[in-house]
Amino acid sequence: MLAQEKQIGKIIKGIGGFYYVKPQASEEIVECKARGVLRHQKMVPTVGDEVMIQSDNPGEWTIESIEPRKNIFIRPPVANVDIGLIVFSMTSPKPNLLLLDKLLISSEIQNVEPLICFSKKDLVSAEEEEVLRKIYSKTPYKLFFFSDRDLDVMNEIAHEISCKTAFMAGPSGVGKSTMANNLCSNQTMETGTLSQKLKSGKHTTRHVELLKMRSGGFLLDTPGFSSYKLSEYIKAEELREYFPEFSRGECRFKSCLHQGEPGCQILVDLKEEKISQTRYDHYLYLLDEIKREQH
Ligand SMILES: Nc1nc2c(ncn2[C@@H]2O[C@H](COP(=O)(O)OP(=O)(O)O)[C@@H](O)[C@H]2O)c(=O)[nH]1
Ligand SMILES: [Mg+2]
Ligand SMILES: [Zn+2]
Repeated sequence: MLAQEKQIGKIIKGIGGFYYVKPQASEEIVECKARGVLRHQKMVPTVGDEVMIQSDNPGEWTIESIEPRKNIFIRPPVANVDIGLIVFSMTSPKPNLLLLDKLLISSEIQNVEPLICFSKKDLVSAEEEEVLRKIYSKTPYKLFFFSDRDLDVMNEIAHEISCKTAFMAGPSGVGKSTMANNLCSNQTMETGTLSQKLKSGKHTTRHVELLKMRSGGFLLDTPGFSSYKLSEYIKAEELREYFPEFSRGECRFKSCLHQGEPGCQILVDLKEEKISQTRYDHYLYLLDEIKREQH
């Protein structure tokens, strides 16, 4: 082995002071320690980090430096997330679309591209699916409907993620773990009853881990952000920017908050069904919520 061999890679797991790095140029996971200098710089290596690793002695690797991050999450701790799979089942449980819209906004705030994923297609009628499609096809977000047996749709989603890093968000019981198992090879996440056992059982000190996808990308094995207080991140007058299908700059007043001001283009768009009433109602609800929280 060459002295001072260097590689670039991605941290996929960290346990007890060791970091497990997937080098860009190989499939073999490398166990690393962090260089002390990183601690002095208060840079804590985090799952998802792109790092430079170096081997001074055969078989001993250290993380030398961490690339600037695109984003970072605290709970669960993960960095550089490109894509958020926002997962809701169409029934059992019924989708909470206000929560879904909040997660879309959270994604945009954190610079994560959301993919809207509606699961349990086998349990609903075509009409029920159509209601949801009508609401979200008017947004620019990518939209998927599937059941756990639709491997074609899973391949489409895997293709969207390709070599990027994704996490999933959504309520429990909607099929996130099932989906993760379909997207990743040779690795399993506990689904349904098993995960219930884990929750109440001994395995309480879970670490987060990026699972390698068949597409070459990475999927976090733990759900990512749940909805948080929007007022901590955005002002009321900024909310409209987080509804990308709303017309921009076409209302009479530049400052229009689309609350019934004269010359508001949104009211026209609503009548012409260019935007969905449900999305608009959620916009008004969240606008009110942010205003209340800010005062
Ligand atoms: N009928 C049906 N059941 C599903 C589907 N996807 C997941 N499930 C079931 O829903 C339950 C919860 O799934 P799980 O993946 O654990 O959900 P999670 O809590 O979001 O991780 C399990 O019993 C799954 O077998 C689906 O597409 N159709
Ligand atoms: Mg799960
Ligand atoms: Zn307006």
